[in-house]
Amino acid sequence: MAHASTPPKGPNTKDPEIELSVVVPVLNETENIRPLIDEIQAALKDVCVYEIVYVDDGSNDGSLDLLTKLAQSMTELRVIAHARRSGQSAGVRSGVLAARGRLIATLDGDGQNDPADIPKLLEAHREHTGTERLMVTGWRAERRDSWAKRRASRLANAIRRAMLRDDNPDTGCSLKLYERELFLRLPYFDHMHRYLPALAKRENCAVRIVRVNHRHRTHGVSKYKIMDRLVVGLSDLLGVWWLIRRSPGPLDSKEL
Ligand SMILES: Nc1nc2c(ncn2[C@@H]2O[C@H](COP(=O)(O)OP(=O)(O)O)[C@@H](O)[C@H]2O)c(=O)[nH]1
Ligand SMILES: [Mg+2]
Repeated sequence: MAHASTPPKGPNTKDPEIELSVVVPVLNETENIRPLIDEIQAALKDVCVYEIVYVDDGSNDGSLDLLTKLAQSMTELRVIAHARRSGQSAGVRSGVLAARGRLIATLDGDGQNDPADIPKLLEAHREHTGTERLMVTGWRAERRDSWAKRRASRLANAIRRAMLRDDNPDTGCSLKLYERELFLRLPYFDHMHRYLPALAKRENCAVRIVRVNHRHRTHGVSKYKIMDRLVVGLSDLLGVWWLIRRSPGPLDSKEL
């Protein structure tokens, strides 16, 4: 296990063997941890060389103890721990910073995203022939969430689309795959994980949308309240709108 500020091999050390780092931020997800890790391993077994990076965000339900114990016998599993709750975006960021893979796949730690979709996203990334970087984003065409959450999400999406002219149908889907390098170029702020496609486009990256499975949460509880998310979402939206407006556009530079 490593503390977030001191990743085990240093942020710039990459193992050329590892193609994909699967980053999973968790807050109090004890019962979901083992089943999800088993699913990730089953999905990637014959697909690529991978590692799984769990980032515990100050859980108080034994998630960290369980992860630490599992990591002792699973060589693919690495565990990063935040000293205190710092948010889901911070979790993703700590995982990406510690990752050794060239590519990153992210997913929720509650089992709502299906690891069986990761190979589809990887395939879509491998098919990319453009010279620009690519972010592959999941689209939960059939969301398995409460009616209230789906309504709130639809409203937030409509406002976001209008303000950012971002046509991504499901920017909040955590199931995504991109180059580690791409993520490191993006501005970092709390809740940025909901705006990754728009932020990637701001860096002149391509975005490809892949339809993915979505499942009901079977254990634990959601960490977000609908109204909190909408309210904070509005100020984030203004911030992202500003960032896009103030983007100077593509930088045309080369080494001589
Ligand atoms: N690191 C971190 N992860 C969080 C936090 N809140 C939620 N998560 C994780 O982010 C994922 C999605 O959260 P969840 O509560 O399922 O959100 P919902 O599906 O939108 O209701 C889960 O893996 C959570 O454990 C947080 O404050 N910090
Ligand atoms: Mg969830």
